[in-house]
Amino acid sequence: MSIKIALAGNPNCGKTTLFNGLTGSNQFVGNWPGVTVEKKEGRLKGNKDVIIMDLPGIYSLSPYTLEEVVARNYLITERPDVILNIVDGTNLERNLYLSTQLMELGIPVLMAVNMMDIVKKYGDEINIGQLSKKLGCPVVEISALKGTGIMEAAGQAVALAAQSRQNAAVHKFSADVEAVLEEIERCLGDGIPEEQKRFYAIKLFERDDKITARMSMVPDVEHLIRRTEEALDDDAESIITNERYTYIASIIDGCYRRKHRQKLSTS
Ligand code: GDP
Ligand code: K
Ligand code: MG
Repeated sequence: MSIKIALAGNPNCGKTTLFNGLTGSNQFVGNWPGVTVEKKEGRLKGNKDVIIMDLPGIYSLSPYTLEEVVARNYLITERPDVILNIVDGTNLERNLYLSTQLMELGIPVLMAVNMMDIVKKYGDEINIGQLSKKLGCPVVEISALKGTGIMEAAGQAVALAAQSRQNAAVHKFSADVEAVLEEIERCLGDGIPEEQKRFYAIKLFERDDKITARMSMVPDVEHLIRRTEEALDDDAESIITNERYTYIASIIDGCYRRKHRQKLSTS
């Protein structure tokens, strides 16, 4: 039985560099069916039973671009055994926006904070233990370019997949939002696996029509969405986005310290 690890992260976070480091020459490059988005698959050096997917770089699981559609469809239909979420340590706050969404898929996530060579050179500090605790998922530091920590990260991802424990997202939205998500989850029925219900509930709340198009039975939850929008005086999609940003800001507050340095002049 092979184990599938999906590399997911923002564009330019170092996915392909990591993919090359982990797979060496054991890789196959093609296109995703029907689209001209590159598909890269390879086998882990020293462990041919581990398949690694280099997914297109994405900023969010609310798909606007072709890359986002391809990556999201892969994650929801192929269900890799584990997601290795690569984040750019020099751009942590922005990168965590996708991470909070990946953790809602009901697939185990290992976060690898990449570009640690630059972070250290800057003298910035990331409290990995605290980050892991706040996110509710294991976190490792790597430098894909230097190859530091990458085989250990792959090993930890394999171990996480083997545990096959669903890690439930620890992040909770506000009480009003959690209440409506729970109501929507109850409307979902048996067609959606238990561990995926939270993801689908959030997407239904956001009125994501690409998700409802994939569902065989779409519950009518419009009245629930409207009620919450009225109570919170905002549209559903913005409510979710804003609460994610608030959550991320609170994480960054406790985990990231930027060394005081003079801003480079751009003039
Ligand atoms: P992708 O878009 O996520 O596939 O990112 P790439 O692997 O193409 O990397 C984007 C850029 O970041 C390239 O110039 C890499 O050489 C560089 N890069 C990737 N990982 C690291 C790292 O750990 N440290 C440093 N300094 N640069 C890195
Ligand atoms: K790139
Ligand atoms: Mg790439």
